[in-house]
Amino acid sequence: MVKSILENRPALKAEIDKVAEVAGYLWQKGWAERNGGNITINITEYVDDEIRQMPAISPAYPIGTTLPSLKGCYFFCKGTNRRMRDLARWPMENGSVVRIEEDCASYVIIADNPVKPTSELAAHLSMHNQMIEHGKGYKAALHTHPIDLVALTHNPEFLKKDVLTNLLWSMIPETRAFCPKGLGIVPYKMPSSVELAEATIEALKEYDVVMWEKHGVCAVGPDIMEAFDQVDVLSKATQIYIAAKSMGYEPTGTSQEQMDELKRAFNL
Ligand code: 2HA
Ligand code: ZN
Repeated sequence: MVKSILENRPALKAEIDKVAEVAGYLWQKGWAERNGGNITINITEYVDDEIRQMPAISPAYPIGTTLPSLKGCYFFCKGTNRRMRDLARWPMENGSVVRIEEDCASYVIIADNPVKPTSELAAHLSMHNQMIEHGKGYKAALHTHPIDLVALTHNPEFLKKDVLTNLLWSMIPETRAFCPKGLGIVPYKMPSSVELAEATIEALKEYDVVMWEKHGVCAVGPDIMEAFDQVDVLSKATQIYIAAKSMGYEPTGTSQEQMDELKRAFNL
């Protein structure tokens, strides 16, 4: 039995516990079929000298892109092909800690087990690279497959800029308050591709949550709980829209005036 990197590191363990908690929510919500979705968090602030000395337990793997701000950074990543519901119960068996190499284009696994990171690693690490460059202090990236939000992207009308942002904001005031930047749209791209990673970071310059057309959402935040909260709030608004439509009418939505009032009150 290998000694876990979490042993005697309560602050690091607390972050991994949050990842496990969110992974459980994703499964319970039906957003994480089989190996669907992935989570990565930047744990560099918890890294001590002992961790820095840890040898690689894998070969160096290419990221697929070069990310200059990630030199020497450490991430906890869900494993590729691993189930979110398993990550919830056994995070260190279904994810691993990786260190970005000097070339900023490859990584090695250092703990606890040689679990290869998520297939969407290029997108995730590109998001982290941008979060560092923007200096927002954001440490978490989430990708998941919410049924309701993905269904919306099968209607071309909803793919136009900020149509969904305004529709979802108008369903319930909390959406405007807790997802103040709205929902960006990334047109369909091949899963796991560098093109998808590049389009994602472009959209995240303006939004904290973006939809991958006919695939899923990506959200970033200070920690994984807050990234999850934003998707949860958007999903709730979508559920209200669906409920109204299934009762046979078009929901009126809060007015622009009511939304503006909220914007002023919350300083959004
Ligand atoms: O990790 O969701 O987009 C499985 C996926 C790929
Ligand atoms: Zn996916």
